Amino acid sequence: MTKTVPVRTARTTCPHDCPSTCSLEVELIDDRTIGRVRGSTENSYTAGVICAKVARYAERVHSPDRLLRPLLRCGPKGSGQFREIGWDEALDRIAEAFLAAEARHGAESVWPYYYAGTMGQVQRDGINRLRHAKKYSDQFSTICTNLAWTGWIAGHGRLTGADPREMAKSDLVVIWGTNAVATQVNVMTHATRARKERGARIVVVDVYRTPTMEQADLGLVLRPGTDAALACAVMHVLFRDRLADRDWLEKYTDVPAELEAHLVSRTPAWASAITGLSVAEIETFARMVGTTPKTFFRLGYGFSRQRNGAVAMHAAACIPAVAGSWRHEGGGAFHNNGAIFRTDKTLVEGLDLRDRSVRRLDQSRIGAVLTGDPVSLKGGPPVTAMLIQNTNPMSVAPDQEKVRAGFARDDLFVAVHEQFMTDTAKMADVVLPATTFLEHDDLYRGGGNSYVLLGPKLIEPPGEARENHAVICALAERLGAVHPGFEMSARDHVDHMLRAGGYGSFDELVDRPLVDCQPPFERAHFLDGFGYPDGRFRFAPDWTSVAAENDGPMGPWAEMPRLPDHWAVTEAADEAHPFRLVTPPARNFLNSSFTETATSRAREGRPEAEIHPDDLARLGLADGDQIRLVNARGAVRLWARAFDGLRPGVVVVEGIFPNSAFPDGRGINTLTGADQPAPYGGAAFHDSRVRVEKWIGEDLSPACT
Ligand SMILES: Nc1nc2c(c(=O)[nH]1)N[C@H]1C(S)=C(S)[C@@H](COP(=O)(O)OP(=O)(O)OC[C@H]3O[C@@H](n4cnc5c(=O)[nH]c(N)nc54)[C@H](O)[C@@H]3O)O[C@H]1N2
Ligand SMILES: Nc1nc2c(c(=O)[nH]1)N[C@H]1C(S)=C(S)[C@@H](COP(=O)(O)OP(=O)(O)OC[C@H]3O[C@@H](n4cnc5c(=O)[nH]c(N)nc54)[C@H](O)[C@@H]3O)O[C@H]1N2
Ligand SMILES: [Mo]
Repeated sequence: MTKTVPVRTARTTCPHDCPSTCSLEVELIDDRTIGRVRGSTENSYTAGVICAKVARYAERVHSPDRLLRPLLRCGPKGSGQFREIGWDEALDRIAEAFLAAEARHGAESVWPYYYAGTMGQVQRDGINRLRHAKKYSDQFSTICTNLAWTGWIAGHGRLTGADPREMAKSDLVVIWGTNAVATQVNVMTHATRARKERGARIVVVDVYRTPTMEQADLGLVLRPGTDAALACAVMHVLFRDRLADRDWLEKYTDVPAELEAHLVSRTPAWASAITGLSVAEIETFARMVGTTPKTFFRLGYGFSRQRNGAVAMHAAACIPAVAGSWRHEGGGAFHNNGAIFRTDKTLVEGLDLRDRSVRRLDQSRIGAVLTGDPVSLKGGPPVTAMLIQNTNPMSVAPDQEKVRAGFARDDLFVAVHEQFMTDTAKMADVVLPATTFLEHDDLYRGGGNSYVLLGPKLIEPPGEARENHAVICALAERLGAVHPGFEMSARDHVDHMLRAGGYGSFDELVDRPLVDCQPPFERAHFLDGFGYPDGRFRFAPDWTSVAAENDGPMGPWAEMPRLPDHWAVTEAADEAHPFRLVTPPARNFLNSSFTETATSRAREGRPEAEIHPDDLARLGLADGDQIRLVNARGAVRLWARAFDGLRPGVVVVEGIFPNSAFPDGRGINTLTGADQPAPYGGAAFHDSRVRVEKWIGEDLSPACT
């Protein structure tokens, strides 16, 4: 391709599953080709900063590996043998398979399955309109947010928090359980601004020395799953040293006296034994919080991906309530802004057709569902037909051996709508080529910021790629599904949601593609009350009410502590599995996306297990050795890397590499569990025990492309 001078720059929004939701400026070279992608300064949160992988988006959107035409499987399942077919044939085949499944076992045997490969409100969620119109099985979307959101809402009563831009006005920024440098770089923009302009200090709490922690004044490397113990000891010190804000506690919280009494025994020495941190580290952190009114807690997802994750999130969020940090601009806490937006999803998702008696299957338990576990199937029929959009469960879902066995079933029909030939698409019967965000219209909402943002179509799709919305509408027609949402274009849907929310119209947002929905200070800081009828923050939440929607509480919820506490329900190491495995994101991948781009693959290299040098020595292993990680769920072959930035007994494997990147073809989620954590499900991706074995066989390095 010869490069010509870009004719113009257009504005849009990054669609990927990331709290940042960056505003972008895209160079348009012609009506099919983009040039460089930059951050737009119009967005005062993302502030012109974007990650490297999106800056080189041309590599992904114009990749020679994009799917261009519908494909039909012509070899055994998973063989990768496909032949091209036309769109009509592809859609007819899917409709036929769905109607046949319905005729045989009822509508619930069809399970449309999706997630947030795009965060677009139309292209992501429109699949639910087809689902509800046809009474297909519902999806309980647990894979990412349940533990974290449940923990946050338990205390605050709603999913909102202080304006994340206030971090720049803070004197102490606590970055807890998020590797923001890799996963949401804009957090660092505001935290480092506070440091530069006000001399603010930065504390990072994690289980290994991440690039984020490298930038901290105080880095706390604790044992996985022990954050609530740290939080309790910090609050113990605040009460002990008269640093608790008693007026605030009286006015705004539920049971401060009971909490204080409960914490008397949660001393720094107690927490030291649980977390592995020194008493001095805990005292230092607590004193910093207690003596810095403007302390801002940026609470991430990572520390919630433990079986006690909801309790951990709630416990950490209790600290600013004890310290009274909420009083101050630049103080308080933030996790996610989900509840600030008014976007009416009725038309897009067909919510008026939703029948709550239809079974809801747990997304994270897809392995158990597809292998016929009666409890996971809620006593209903087997799943025999699926349409999958925007997600790659053959790689990202826990308990992979079961997922794999499920997708291998010959009596399961699977259609995958994808941009690339993912691990999941390889298992499909029909593969449909999908557009990217540059090739379709959509609307986005910030998770880690306060904007509603437009993402208009900027270029023509390659080959015959079609948007999700078009596929859903075309299937609806063939399946006899009726709803006004099927008669609208994606643009109509965006326009409707904007108008219904009072945010303007599609055309208005083309000129100014973002609307700041940040609530005023009083509300954002809960000064007008927390989200409970009595306006009080809950130290003693009713976990059953937090988890009430539909299915009621699950997991060992009845044993949850009444007040913030260390809750030892994580998968403890034992003699056969002496290591705790944590599997956080890789900087150059976005979940399983970007694993298909050469630059990201080159930067991430091969899947490696970071292990403390003392552990390696004890096991007779050296840096670079090929090893196996093994537990009751399976075994994964990869390479060892010596790293002294973690505790002995902890193994970190970054990134969800494709299965083909592993010598045995088995990805990291072979080792992670899909049991439902309390009180409302989720996936405890960073909470597995394993043993480390030297690999004695041949060192088969797979060909990385
Ligand atoms: N580059 C990149 N960015 C991403 C993603 C990606 O894959 N790559 N994924 C996106 C998605 S879908 C999401 S949900 C977000 C998630 O982003 P984050 O909120 O950052 O959450 P995680 O990445 O799961 O984990 C963050 C950190 O938590 C740490 N951690 C694990 N267990 C514990 C624990 O018990 N205690 C403490 N204190 N820390 C612990 C991990 O070591 C990791 O460094 O990132 C998004 N952004
Ligand atoms: N071990 C381990 N596993 C994890 C995690 C972890 O930290 N550790 N993180 C978990 C988390 S937080 C999450 S959110 C999940 C996410 O896992 P996934 O939902 O699989 O996430 P992505 O890789 O972001 O997106 C999946 C696919 O969506 C496709 N896609 C993007 N846009 C479109 C579109 O417009 N149309 C169609 N049809 N397809 C599109 C992309 O090509 C990509 O292949 O993974 C989870 N898995
Ligand atoms: Mo996620």
